[in-house]
Amino acid sequence: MTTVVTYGTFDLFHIGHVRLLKRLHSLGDRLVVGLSSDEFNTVKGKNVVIPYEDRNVFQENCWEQKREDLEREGADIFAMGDDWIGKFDDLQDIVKVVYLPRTQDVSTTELKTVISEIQNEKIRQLQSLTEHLNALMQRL
Ligand code: C2G
Repeated sequence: MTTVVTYGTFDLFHIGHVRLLKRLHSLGDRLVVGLSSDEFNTVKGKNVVIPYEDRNVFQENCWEQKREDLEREGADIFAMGDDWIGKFDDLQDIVKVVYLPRTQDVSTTELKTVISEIQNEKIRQLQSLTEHLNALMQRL
């Protein structure tokens, strides 16, 4: 049985994450995900929308735990998106390290931007409606 291990925040789960996990799953028989804890996301500079306790995976709490995790999980392959290319080559003595092409044009950051723009547009529409209602009230 081939065990594949990966890590990430996977916040606002999107098609880029789905595609990566599907490709990771095709690399072996068992896929284990080290999900960044809320505390480690703070270290990584990420403000998550969906907190850790709503997921069921092992915790990633620091940059340095990978070697121990990979040995505990009996990992054969450690795989990440290629925005991390070269960053984990030091683990090649215990696992096969694989970097898979990132899915372009989608990211949690971009999703947050789109959501924020929608919220701002809704606020602008509510302000305009309020102004119109106030103007109507003045005429009564
Ligand atoms: N990813 C992808 N395509 C995207 C977005 C993300 O393939 N459009 C991949 C990333 O390359 C990563 C995984 O999905 O392998 C998770 O991405 P993030 O949630 O952004 O995780 P990251 O901040 O890269 O955390 O110690 C490793 C870190 O915890 C990795």
